[in-house]
Amino acid sequence: MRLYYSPASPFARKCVVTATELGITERVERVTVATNPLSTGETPIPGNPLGKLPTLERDDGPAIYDSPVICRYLNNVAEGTLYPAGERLWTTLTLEALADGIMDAALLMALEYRLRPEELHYAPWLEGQWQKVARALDTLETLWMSHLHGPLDVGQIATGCALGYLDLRHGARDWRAGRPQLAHWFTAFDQRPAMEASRP
Ligand SMILES: N[C@@H](CCC(=O)N[C@@H](CS)C(=O)NCC(=O)O)C(=O)O
Repeated sequence: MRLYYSPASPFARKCVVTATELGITERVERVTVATNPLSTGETPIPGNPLGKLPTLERDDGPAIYDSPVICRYLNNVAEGTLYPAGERLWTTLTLEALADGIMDAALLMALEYRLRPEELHYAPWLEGQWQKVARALDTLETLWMSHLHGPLDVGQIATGCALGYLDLRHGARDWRAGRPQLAHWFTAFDQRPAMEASRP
């Protein structure tokens, strides 16, 4: 199978970290492509009309997207344990959604800085996106630390990739300030071989 991917995409990194943690990296060929929301048609990504990364071209079926679908598919292929049974499944999927939401807001901010001329940057909108990130980080710090320290699951992988993306694109915002437990968790999580091997 082929993963259409970019090293700087936190969503794509999530899939790569998942494949690595599952021990199936050699079965996932990476195809590096650059996307640009202003001209999605210029970077055709087979099977994904949205033109977005990550997209997984499968050997035995149609392409699949987006990152929650791909991660779950990879876990099925590997018969992995990244999706717990019972009630914990819902907390895991909610954590994944929270982390994906951080990535969404952080990506929108990065696109505003990168794609719009500086004189058109809209500060209230940028701050609105950052407020989403900040509230999500506060929620991780106050409600999710016990889950984050539990058995490895896709929610933790998504959280690690979201925090790595904040360091990559929004380091000046200092997300660690006032969130010592989350910062401490990330320091350890970021040293996992799967995170080190996928560092953008
Ligand atoms: N919800 C999607 C988000 C994917 C996404 O936004 N990918 C970005 C790269 S980080 C992209 O391909 N953007 C190009 C575009 O919007 O045209 C997922 O979880 O995979």
